[in-house]
Amino acid sequence: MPYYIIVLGTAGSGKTSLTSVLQTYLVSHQLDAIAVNLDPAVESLPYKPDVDIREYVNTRDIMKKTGLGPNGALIASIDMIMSNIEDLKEEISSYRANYIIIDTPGQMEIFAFRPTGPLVLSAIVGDAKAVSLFLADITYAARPSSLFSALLLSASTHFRLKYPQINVLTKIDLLPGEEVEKILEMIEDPELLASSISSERELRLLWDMSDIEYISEKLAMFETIPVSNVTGEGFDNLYASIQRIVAGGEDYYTEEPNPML
Ligand SMILES: Nc1nc2c(ncn2[C@@H]2O[C@H](COP(=O)(O)OP(=O)(O)OP(=O)(O)O)[C@@H](O)[C@H]2O)c(=O)[nH]1
Ligand SMILES: [Mg+2]
Repeated sequence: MPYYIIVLGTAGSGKTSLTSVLQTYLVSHQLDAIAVNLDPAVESLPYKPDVDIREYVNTRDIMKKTGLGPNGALIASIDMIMSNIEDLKEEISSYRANYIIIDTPGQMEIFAFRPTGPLVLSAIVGDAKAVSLFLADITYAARPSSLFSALLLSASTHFRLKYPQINVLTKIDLLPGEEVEKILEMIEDPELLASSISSERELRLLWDMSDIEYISEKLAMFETIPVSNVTGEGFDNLYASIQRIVAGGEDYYTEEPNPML
């Protein structure tokens, strides 16, 4: 059975770039990985998708045909994926790949927080093992309250999709190393995160520090991996973390040998 890696995150967090870099990484380690573009609204991709949802459903065409705006047309497109789901599943499994990386639509709330997105994913994944990567742009996480908010969104995504999850902080090439360390420290230390939030100016919170601390402790349930899609930094750690979840730590092997090799 293949392993599914589902790439999620807010608009512009780096899903498409990470899909491309991760596929290249896996393939360069002699692993058989395909990339599935599940974003029917994307205009251009930095990778060549092995399976492309736009061959089934295209948001731009739906906009033209129906006169819907971009969000309405995206909602309609994702709903339409379900009527093509059998063909899509068949095309994905025809590759007999060991790793299947799924790049999801930019508007995460339309995909993860409406009924169809999770249905599409569970139809594709079936009984196979899967891991969600929740991407957050680290340049926004530099502010403690924004970091807290990203962690809440990550948890919320997990409650919608229910796969084991890894938090991936993208774009670390844009911050000095010490800043990245400080952010990781805050994630690991709920007391520090709570006190950093409460010392932010002009923040009027309804929650007091002990609430934030308590919740932060719960939110630290996923591993956090900092990466750069530009320099490739962090991908060894990301791969190791994915492997711990899907294969219980076995290196470079999936459960069954690939019959195509
Ligand atoms: N510096 C830097 N830029 C990045 C990184 N990852 C992505 N970007 C840039 O961020 C922008 C958005 O990246 P995408 O990969 O398209 O992000 P996405 O989440 O797929 O975006 P949507 O699907 O449109 O929501 C692009 O301009 C990328 O070049 C990174 O690690 N470092
Ligand atoms: Mg994208």
